[in-house]
Amino acid sequence: PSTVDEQIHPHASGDAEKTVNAHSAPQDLVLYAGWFCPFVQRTWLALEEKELLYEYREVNPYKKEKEFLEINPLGLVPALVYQNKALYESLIINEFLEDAFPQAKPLLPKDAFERARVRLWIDHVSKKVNAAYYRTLQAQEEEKQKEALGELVEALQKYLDQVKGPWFSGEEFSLADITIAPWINRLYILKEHRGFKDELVGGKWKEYEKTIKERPSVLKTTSEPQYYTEIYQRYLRNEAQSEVAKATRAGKALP
Ligand code: GSH
Repeated sequence: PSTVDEQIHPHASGDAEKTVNAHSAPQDLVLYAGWFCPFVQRTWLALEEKELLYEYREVNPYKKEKEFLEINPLGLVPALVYQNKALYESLIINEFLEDAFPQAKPLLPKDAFERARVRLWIDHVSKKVNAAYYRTLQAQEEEKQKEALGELVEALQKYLDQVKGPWFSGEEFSLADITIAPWINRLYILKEHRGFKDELVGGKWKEYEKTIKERPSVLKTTSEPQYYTEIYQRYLRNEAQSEVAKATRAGKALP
């Protein structure tokens, strides 16, 4: 039986559509992507920032098509095929791009301690910020929404405390900024529907948020707002059937 998630808008729009069209020619690196997906945007951002040649291929991961499951048995986007070998998991792919293309613009600092610090806070974003984001989005009772929102604000404050400015690591934009960017880009949904306010995080949050949202690579990989809204309405009603939505509903760790 087909689910609503299978009927999402089929392709990117706005600036993201232009970027997709500029990456339609066959390349050694193939990004299997869903235009709407924040995990995809992480890898898409890394490819754009490193200015690598890549081919963008749109897949609807909710359809679980056999050809795609052969690339990623988990059936999740992003996936990356490089010289006929497949990888998946946004954070792992980003590390791979860093290792495989040392001549391209680096997205990790040189200093060993600073690299580890970037990875530590990538882990925080992926475990704490992301989980609290979906809990806030999907919670239905006001009490639960407030509780989740409080967790999100706290997770963002802890992250912000570590931001040297203007970027996480100081002057160099890094994988830490990339890892949080897609959720910063989608915070407006929680602002509109769950009472999120920049003031709740406080400090330099507003500045950091603005800097991230105005980053050219972020703008180039962002579609038009109405198409995201369509998708997030199902999360707001707690009706989404994605693995992320199901894990959040079950109180489990995100896939
Ligand atoms: N941990 C994965 C990553 O970081 O790459 C998560 C990827 C993920 O959940 N992608 C979603 C997906 O493919 C789209 S945003 N969902 C298909 C499904 O849930 O069935």
